[in-house]
Amino acid sequence: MEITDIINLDRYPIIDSDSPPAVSLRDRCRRDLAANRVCAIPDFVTLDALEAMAAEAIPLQDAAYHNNSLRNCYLHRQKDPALPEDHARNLQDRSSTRMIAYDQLSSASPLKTFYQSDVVRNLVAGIVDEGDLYPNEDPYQPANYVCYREGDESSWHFDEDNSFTMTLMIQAADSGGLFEMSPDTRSDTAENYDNVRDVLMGSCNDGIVSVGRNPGELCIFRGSHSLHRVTPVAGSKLRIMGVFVYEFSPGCVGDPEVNATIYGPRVAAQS
Ligand SMILES: O=C(O)CCC(=O)C(=O)O
Ligand SMILES: [Fe+2]
Repeated sequence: MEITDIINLDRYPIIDSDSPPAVSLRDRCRRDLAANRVCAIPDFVTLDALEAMAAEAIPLQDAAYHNNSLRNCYLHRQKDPALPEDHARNLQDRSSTRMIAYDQLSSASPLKTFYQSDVVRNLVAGIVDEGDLYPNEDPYQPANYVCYREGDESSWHFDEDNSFTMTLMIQAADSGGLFEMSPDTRSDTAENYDNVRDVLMGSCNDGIVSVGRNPGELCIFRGSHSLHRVTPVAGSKLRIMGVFVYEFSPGCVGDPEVNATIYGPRVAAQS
């Protein structure tokens, strides 16, 4: 499958990045991301490509790493006894997801083709507006399928220090699996622990937005400053999300310890 079969060019004729539809899509998303810390492009990917992606991810379920753990919203599993029990750093919640790493994808993977496309990367760079983007060169991280079976969820968290997070909804669950976000819960200079605790405890729903997750939708959000979660999935249909990592400089690879945590013993044994 070529990139021209994957991007929905009928709705978004953006192969030429200077063409009016490409410029207007980029500018609209840039404004949305700046104002709301999240932007979305509905129907960005064709139904054929979504089917091909699901057809790749579903048979890989047995090989996926089931990450099922208690963690705090900073993605740590240890509590800090020096802090009060109800401190944001000591509030733990369960997360359960199934991760398919980049090295498990086939050479003809439509997810790989999408990720490696200059058209996609340049569009995202234009939206994020922080300079050029480069593919990540880690064996595991660049593009992943993250799958949720019935009962799986991802509790409130900040993403690791990426400037932005990029996802593509491939297959939605029958119900549940909603994406909720509290924009700018913290900043570079303020952790806002009380605010964070209020969101974690459900005592303050002000400003929490629910972002649609329709198949084919590309989403970019400021996940390292904005708490977000995926609510528990219900029903037998697998929720399949594509998650992508781009870099601001060439040649970036991941930290082996982080990879061991994200991708499990198979990857820990390889490093
Ligand atoms: O699957 C989603 O809707 C969001 C996933 C997420 O939290 C992430 O990729 O950082
Ligand atoms: Fe996240």
